[in-house]
Amino acid sequence: MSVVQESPSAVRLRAAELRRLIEHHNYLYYVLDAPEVPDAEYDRLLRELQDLEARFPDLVVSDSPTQRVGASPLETFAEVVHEVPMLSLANAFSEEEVRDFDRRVRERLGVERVEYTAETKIDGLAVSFRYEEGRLVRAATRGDGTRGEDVTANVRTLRAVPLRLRGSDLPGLLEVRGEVFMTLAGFRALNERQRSHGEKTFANPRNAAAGSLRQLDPAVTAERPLTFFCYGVARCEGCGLPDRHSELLQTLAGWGLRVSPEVRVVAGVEGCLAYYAELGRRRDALDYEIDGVVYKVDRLDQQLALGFVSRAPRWAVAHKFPAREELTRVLGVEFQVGRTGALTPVARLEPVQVGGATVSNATLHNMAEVERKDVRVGDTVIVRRAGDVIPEVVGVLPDRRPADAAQVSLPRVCPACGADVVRVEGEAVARCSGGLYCPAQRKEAVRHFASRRAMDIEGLGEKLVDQLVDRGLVRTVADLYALSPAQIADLERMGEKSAENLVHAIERSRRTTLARFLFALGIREVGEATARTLARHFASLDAVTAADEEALQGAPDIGPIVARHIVSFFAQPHNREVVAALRAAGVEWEEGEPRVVPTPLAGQTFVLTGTLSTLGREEAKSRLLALGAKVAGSVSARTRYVVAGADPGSKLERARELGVEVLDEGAFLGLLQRAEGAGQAQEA
Ligand code: I6G
Repeated sequence: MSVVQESPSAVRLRAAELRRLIEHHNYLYYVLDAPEVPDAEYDRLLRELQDLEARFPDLVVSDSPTQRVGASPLETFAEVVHEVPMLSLANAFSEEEVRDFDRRVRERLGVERVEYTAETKIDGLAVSFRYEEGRLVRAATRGDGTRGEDVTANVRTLRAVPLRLRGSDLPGLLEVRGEVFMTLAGFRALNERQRSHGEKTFANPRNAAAGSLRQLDPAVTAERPLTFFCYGVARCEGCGLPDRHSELLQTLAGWGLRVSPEVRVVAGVEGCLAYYAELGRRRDALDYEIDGVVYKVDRLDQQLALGFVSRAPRWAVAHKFPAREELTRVLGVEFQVGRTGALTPVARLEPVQVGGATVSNATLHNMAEVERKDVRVGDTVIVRRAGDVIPEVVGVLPDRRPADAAQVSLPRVCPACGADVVRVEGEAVARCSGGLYCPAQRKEAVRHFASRRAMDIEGLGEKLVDQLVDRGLVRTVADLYALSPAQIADLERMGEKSAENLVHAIERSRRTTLARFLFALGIREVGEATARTLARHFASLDAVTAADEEALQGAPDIGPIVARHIVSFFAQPHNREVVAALRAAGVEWEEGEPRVVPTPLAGQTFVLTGTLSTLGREEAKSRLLALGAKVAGSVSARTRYVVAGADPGSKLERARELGVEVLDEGAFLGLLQRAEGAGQAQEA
């Protein structure tokens, strides 16, 4: 709705309504993770308010959602004295230490059993937020616990932090404590962005959060994906506090403050330990890093009775998880050769326990990273292992560098084949120039060729490929089609039956599609989606191989870099020979004329919501794009289909409201396949 009658009172009312609506949607999106409207609607409301405020500057109030990035860059942060000090927590590193904590608590209270609130301990930065009459007036970092830095202007840019509390029965003064942090998805996206802008990346989400919050220019903080959970109250004037910490957290949530959904009330030390075990199992599935869990005596009168010792409460303890980062020494650096010849430096390490597993190798990514971090053999380094990500060296402790630490140099020749190693000026990655003559590249190329989404040769696993290449039975992927059952049965851990099965699987793979074949060739930058686009656009292998860079760029989504890789792949006589040998071995697919007729889905708009079990969102999107369809982020009257996977978001409801056709995963796959089939039929 826009203001039709621009009387001062109508404008004022509309501005107030817009502020309320925007804050409400902020709350749903950032605090409850349950948005009700598409982003476009939110943006529209914000723009309407911005327009109104631009035309009527008197309407601007400091807690308007338009004023989140209101402040100019600072020279330095002002100091804030914490009237109620920001304490630290005692740590427990073992079950025994938790049992000791519980025993001390029970003995002091003279009770048999205590109820605890259990919460996650997020790896972020502790921040204190001060609300006066429901308005955020100050935010400060912990600092040394007594003096911190005034980061109000920056904290105001966090959409998860309400500028005004919700509700009517608000305290005159509220000082809330919490943790500001970055989600893993946000952290990865930020590092990706930093990397692509040639700027420094962050070693972990905690550093990224700290670096982002301590920016002198709030506009920079506003760009960073920071969020927060609050975990306690330092002061509350004009409010009757509840009896329990768990209820206090609910009260905070009721005022619109973000509280961790992982908070539980547990009975006794056994309840604490069960919570620890459960969170330990789920640690890798959370979208933020936690370094442990915190147990707090739930009853506030008991907390009061227990009091504090030195600078930590006696009523709380942090039960730490095994660290994700550890120190160890670099024993050497070796180079691994990948499918495209990329040489990856891998640090051989003195074995160390990280996050509950022994780590003795860690990736250094590429030579540019080795140089940037200045990693040398003999250095003490920080290794990090998070979730199922490959362990990596995140940094060096220069103070601990021994006098004889040796610089890492890129080998001049490939460690696997002896061909020259080439590093193009300005590129991070160095490559072996041996192409498919290099056994390391050959093994990777054969593995890729045989993989499920390429030629789908069932049973051709990693160890088998190693043996086939090492014994000289497979020099190019075309040799796979000449293998006899006897040759395969002769390999380690193979019998006659499994050899026969493998030969059948190889046989079956002869009949394929052009898209799979193109993907299987392992051309740089040609993933599944690009291969499908090429197949659809050019319809025959000869047309692809004959296309120059310009013609290739005529296909949807093919840019100059991909086009160059394709041209240079087919320009190499060796690659052309392999392709010819594969065709001679009977590898075949249906070909057609380049497609001129649009596909049945061309021009139709899809919106995807929820999780699809059989294909990732990116794949779904690229298949749709390859069919000429459009993929939008929000549902509107122009949407033709909404595809709803598991746990769909509010887009599904919006689709129902607008009467847009909703497809479940099965129906969507059917539609895709039919459209792709129709495309192929037209091509044939
Ligand atoms: O640093 C902290 C992280 C999490 C905390 C904390 C917390 O509760 C979940 N609680 C207190 C009381 C303190 N620091 C001092």
